[in-house]
Amino acid sequence: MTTSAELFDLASRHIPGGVNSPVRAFKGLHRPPVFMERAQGAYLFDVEGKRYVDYVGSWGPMITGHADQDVLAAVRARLDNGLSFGTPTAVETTMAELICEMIPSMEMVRMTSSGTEATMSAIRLARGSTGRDKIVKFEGNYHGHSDSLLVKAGSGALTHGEPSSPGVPAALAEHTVTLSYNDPEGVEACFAEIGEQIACIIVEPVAGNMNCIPPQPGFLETLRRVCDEHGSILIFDEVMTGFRVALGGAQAHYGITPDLTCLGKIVGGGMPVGAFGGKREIMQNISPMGPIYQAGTLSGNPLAMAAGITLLGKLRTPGFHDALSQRVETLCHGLQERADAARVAMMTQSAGGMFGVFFTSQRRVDNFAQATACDPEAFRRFFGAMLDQGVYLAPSAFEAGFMSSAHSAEDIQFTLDAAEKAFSLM
Ligand code: KE4
Repeated sequence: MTTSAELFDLASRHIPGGVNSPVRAFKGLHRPPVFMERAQGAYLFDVEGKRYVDYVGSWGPMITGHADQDVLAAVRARLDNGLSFGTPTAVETTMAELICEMIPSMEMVRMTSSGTEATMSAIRLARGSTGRDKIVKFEGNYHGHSDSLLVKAGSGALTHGEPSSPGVPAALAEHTVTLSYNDPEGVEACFAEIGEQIACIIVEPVAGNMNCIPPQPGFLETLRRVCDEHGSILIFDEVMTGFRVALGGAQAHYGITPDLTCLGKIVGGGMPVGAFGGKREIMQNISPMGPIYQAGTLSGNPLAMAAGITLLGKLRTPGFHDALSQRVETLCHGLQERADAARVAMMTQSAGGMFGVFFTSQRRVDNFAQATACDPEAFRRFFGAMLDQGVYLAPSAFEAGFMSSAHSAEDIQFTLDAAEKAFSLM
């Protein structure tokens, strides 16, 4: 039988770091990444047949569990028609209509093949529409790996200690202004000084790439107000929060309407899909309707559309998100009880179907500085002990966890029992 360690050795010969995305590499965890063979519902199964209760869910898409039979059936039904045409297809219109219905701030939408493409395109659209070059992002927010956004980024860039990547020209990076998350005063001061130069603010309305950090009251409201006051475009990066924090995304949950929204992950049902959209008056500037170019060979791929449409349809079941949030609350409350009993300095934060585990005595973590002050060694020990017991958490202290409707009460109890043992070993 081939082990994960053997497969990782083989992978590392021809794939940089042995992975096709850095955060999968188990950096700093002193163990090789686990190679998975298959997945079903709440479970991953590795190449040696070991089962894991999975809280990564392919980094968010698997909100109804892995290998959702309805989603697979929708893809199977189109397979024999062919995989990709490079022409318009009616199913793309169905997807566009569904997105615009579910997220009313999106009057028009363009599909892409990743979240990175969606955010990259959205900031180009903001720059082209306003004639301004500067953009504002927040330290620890990750919006994919396009050049302007790989400045003080989160997720794998943070995990691997490169929040600002080499290779991004200084002449470009200087147009990216990075502020502190949950710091409305900092935003006010920045806009007072250079607001007329700022094309857009792009923000994770719940930060999920420096662990899980919800917005504090007033933060998103401030972003909305300063953009209105200075003619800047407010972009919500809902690649992670879209359809997860609430059916209509974080914008529905917090009641703040952005000008543009970026989507990914869930919208593709596990297939490579991203999207950006918003006000018609802005989106009409996108080629071929307007002059701002944006394109993609596989954008709107019919199989991917079928997967995404089917998954989104399942989320409209009444009570879906309430039940998902209840599962998260049960898990987080149970973890807190067990950590306290074992006198382990740990706390959790959550928003809808996403959550974070912080090894810290801080009562709350609101920003990058506080997130990076948590105990990485404690996280490493906890992660390893949970993995050994068959619970798969995000392999980084700077990632969020994702619940699915496939996680049963027994799965959550299994997780809590494993956590009790893990805390006792710390
Ligand atoms: P993709 O290009 O990976 O589809 O999306 C980029 C992206 C954009 N915006 C937000 C808020 C995101 O969370 C992401 C991607 N998330 C990471 C996990 N934190 C993807 C995992 C990975 O890089 O392998």
